[in-house]
Amino acid sequence: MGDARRVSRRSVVKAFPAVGLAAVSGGFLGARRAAAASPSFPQPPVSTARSLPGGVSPVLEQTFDVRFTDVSVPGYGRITTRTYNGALPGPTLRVRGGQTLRLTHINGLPPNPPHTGGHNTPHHPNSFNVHTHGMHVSPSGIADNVLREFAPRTQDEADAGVPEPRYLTVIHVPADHPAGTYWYHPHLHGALAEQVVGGMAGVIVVEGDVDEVSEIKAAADLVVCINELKVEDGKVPAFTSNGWLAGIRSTFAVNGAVNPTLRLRPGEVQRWRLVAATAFTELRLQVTGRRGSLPLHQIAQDGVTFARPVSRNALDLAMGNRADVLVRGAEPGTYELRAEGVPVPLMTIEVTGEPVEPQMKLPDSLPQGRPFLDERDIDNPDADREVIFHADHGVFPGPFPNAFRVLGTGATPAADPDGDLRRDPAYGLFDPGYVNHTLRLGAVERWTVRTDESVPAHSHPFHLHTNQVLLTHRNGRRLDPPVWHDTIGLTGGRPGESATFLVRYEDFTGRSMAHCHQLQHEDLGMMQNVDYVEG
Ligand SMILES: [Cu+2]
Repeated sequence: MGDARRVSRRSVVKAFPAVGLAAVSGGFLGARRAAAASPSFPQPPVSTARSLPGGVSPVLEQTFDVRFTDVSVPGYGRITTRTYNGALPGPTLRVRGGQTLRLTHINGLPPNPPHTGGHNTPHHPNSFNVHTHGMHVSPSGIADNVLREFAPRTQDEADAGVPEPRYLTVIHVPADHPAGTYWYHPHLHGALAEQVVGGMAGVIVVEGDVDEVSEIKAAADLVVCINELKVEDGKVPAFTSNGWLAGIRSTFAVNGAVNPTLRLRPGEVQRWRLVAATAFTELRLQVTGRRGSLPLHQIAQDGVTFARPVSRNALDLAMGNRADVLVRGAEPGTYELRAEGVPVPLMTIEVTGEPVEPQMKLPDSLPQGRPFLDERDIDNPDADREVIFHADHGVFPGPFPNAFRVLGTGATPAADPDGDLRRDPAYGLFDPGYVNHTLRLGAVERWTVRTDESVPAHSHPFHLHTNQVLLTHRNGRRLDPPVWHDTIGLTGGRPGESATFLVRYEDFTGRSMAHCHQLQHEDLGMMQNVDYVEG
């Protein structure tokens, strides 16, 4: 499918020493930063870019070996799951604007089971690809192109001893890319949910101006990657019916451990890069303790730095969202990072040790990551787009009876426009051959996304690939200031809830996606094609 390209033997041999070097130097840097504050708090290994002879700009080379691995999750036990390089989460990629990500995926998974259902039922669980969630990069070719398929060997190829296939991804990060926290995960329609709840996810840090703010530079820089695992009998069950995970409680791991402990000195400020690498659950986060709570001083949302920190006692992250926060140690004691509705803490914070005196400062202002858009920038106010998440139950025979539709502007046409649309097998469902939105580079448009979901368990976060969107209104009420996002939470059980955003389509043409980031819904068809075209 698409233009999946296999890496030649020669480039693989060349790539390996570089990967080793990057992992060692980056890993040391990451470990040293974390060790300063929290000797026991886990951090994924770090890869950084390096200059190549004759290269114009530094390249971050990383190999991802993907296969079933028996992984130890401290605080939980052992699970057998698909991993990047035998661990979860995957390595942290630290890159700067102007650099290039050169990623090689090895597919060491078993052959795919045969698939007889339609396109919007789970399929090809052992194929994948890669999405750099939130990054403003090309969606085409061998870049952030989620239409590619990194297939495993067929049974015949495995029997014949054909080497495991390798797939190359090359992503140029624009020189002016906002500095902040992003993440990567597989994004093959039909296989996405099962892979992400098994732990296939990792963090991307784009370094830049915000890191040079003196108060932030002085703070320990910690990744807090929250994976939502769905495990039963030590494995992720195969996605074989609509009730796939009913009854399996989520296990939340932070940097691969259940409830790890982080240490913070009184008066010390740390920067936490919170990543909701979840597929099902929205997180309302708080840091609470017997001596009160620790406020979260948010400095960025979805990778884009605010103009100034915003102090919050609770922080909402929908599936896929990130937030960078500064946290300062207060009264010594034990605190917990908790998500509302999750019975166990995500991590424990021990405020302990010699106080930092005078206490470390918080910045007053920040280098804002992106200028705001304005309604006056809208090209054609009559062309507002409206997107409605809507589920119809009992539409299909078989194990996947529900239709998870995206209705409104550009909805996929019904198979029978005169029939009962609630029973229609195509209306509003993902069709790989249908372009739902043609978006012209340079144009500014306004979208309103709405849910009419009455089932509380069915949140429908909206995620647009390639371009960040500026959230201006919630339920018609203006936000002051507006907030850049790539994923906007719409909570289940609140039919009518809406979010309005402005977006300018910039720089990159090609096929891309808009979809619900409850990943089971996405696999079952709650996705649209967008086509970015020259203006
Ligand atoms: Cu959904």
